[in-house]
Amino acid sequence: MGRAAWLSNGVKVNRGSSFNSSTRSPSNQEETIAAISTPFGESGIGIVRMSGSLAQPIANKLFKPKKDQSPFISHHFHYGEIIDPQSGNPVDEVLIVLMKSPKTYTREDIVEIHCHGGYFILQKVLELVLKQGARMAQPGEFTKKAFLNGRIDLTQAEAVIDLIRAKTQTSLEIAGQQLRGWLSREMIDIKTQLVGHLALIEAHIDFPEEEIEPIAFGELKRDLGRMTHQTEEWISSYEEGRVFREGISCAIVGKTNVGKSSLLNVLLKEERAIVTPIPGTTRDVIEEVLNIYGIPVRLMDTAGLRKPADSIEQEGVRRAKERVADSDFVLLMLDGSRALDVDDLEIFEEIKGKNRVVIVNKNDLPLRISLEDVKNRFENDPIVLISALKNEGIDDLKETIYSSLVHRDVRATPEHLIVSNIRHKIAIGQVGENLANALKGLEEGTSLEFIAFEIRSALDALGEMVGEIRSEEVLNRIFEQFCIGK
Ligand SMILES: Nc1nc2c(ncn2[C@@H]2O[C@H](COP(=O)(O)OP(=O)(O)OP(=O)(O)O)[C@@H](O)[C@H]2O)c(=O)[nH]1
Ligand SMILES: [Mg+2]
Repeated sequence: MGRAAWLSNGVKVNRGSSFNSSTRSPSNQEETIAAISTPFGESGIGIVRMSGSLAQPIANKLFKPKKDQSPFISHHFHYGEIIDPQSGNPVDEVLIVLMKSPKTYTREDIVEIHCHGGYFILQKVLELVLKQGARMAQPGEFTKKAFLNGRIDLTQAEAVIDLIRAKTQTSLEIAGQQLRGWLSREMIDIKTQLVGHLALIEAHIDFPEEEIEPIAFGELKRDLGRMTHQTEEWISSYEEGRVFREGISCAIVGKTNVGKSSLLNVLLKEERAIVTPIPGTTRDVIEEVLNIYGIPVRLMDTAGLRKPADSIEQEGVRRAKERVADSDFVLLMLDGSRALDVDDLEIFEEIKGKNRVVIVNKNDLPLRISLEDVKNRFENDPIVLISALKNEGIDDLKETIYSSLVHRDVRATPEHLIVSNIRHKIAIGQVGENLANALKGLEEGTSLEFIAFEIRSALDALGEMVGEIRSEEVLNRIFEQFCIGK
């Protein structure tokens, strides 16, 4: 009875154990799409991929098997040639595989033509495929089909792009966790519990006089409290998750000749930037990506900040300041063998409010800087002594950078979920807020209608997060980040 009342109240989410609802209306699903799925340039092989009902008929028209005319066996490679049907000329010697629906990436028929990896060959094969009636795929459209056909939910589709873009082991693990559906599973769990509670609450609203199972308020409060706490934990994992997924930008800043370029080189383990004893050596910004214990760090060596000697240096100093202002993090470098001077003091102004680590370099030389003074000026910031020349203190520096960005052990395990996507963080924040409101309402004895409203709003936020409640705008924003052919 409770369930019927709930249904009549038009809760937007579907019941059931999965978010992969069959009610998603397929858009352009009848069209067969095609694209080159491997990167441009020369390579061992290159793949032209098709998805849709025309995939097999098109393959039949273009492919000539080497041996016999045996029909395609699903999920098996076949060896032969692609023939231009107009001229009858062979285009390339290929391996072709047909994967029959539904056990495919998109849940539609898929054909992959594995050609030689030349740009012209692949273009030619794609052209033939398009001439036979396929349409050029848009960025991410294969994955979008996988989503629209209910094979994966939206968080999993987003994980595909994260997986492709992962730059370190940890970002790969976080994307993998999401692709395997761990995040969705947690959301399903919350959803199932909320739907159960909502059903009962709405039954009481609709049929207060009838014999309905009483609401166990104690249990409801406990559940809401636990879920609210859980959402808070996930949100607090976001900062770290984001750092691993997107990486950070980090500028090395300091006056001339302190050893900024030497530090860049020693961190990269290559002579990337020019190092000379002449102050003002670096003019332009030099950028490289470094992996610091799983965090992709976009490291920038900048021109030493001082009163510029010429217009080139002036431009260098302008760029340096710009990068410092834009960066997520700065490494402030001081020269331990010289006392602080007016140039240093000006830089301190420049980096006010920045997340930073202070480095005292040239620790192999006699110390002339007052460490006491530095500590007083930067009492809340970590200070690390290094010698970029002698490669000393570098591991210590890396550990300090890491722990300034990550405040606890970040491991993507089934027990420890990491939220790394801002869209998910916002949705989970919304869920948490609604549940906290519902809990407060219960404690204050507010009406059941109010509690039901908050729970329904939480369910909506969950539905939007996994893509069950869809907005074209959100979908476009997500899939346009993909490459064509994925
Ligand atoms: N003794 C000693 N010398 C160092 C150390 N690090 C750098 N140097 C020397 O200091 C000089 C300047 O080093 P750079 O790395 O070019 O300094 P920078 O901060 O990039 O200088 P600009 O590009 O001019 O701003 C060079 O002669 C380096 O060999 C160090 O740890 N100890
Ligand atoms: Mg330099």
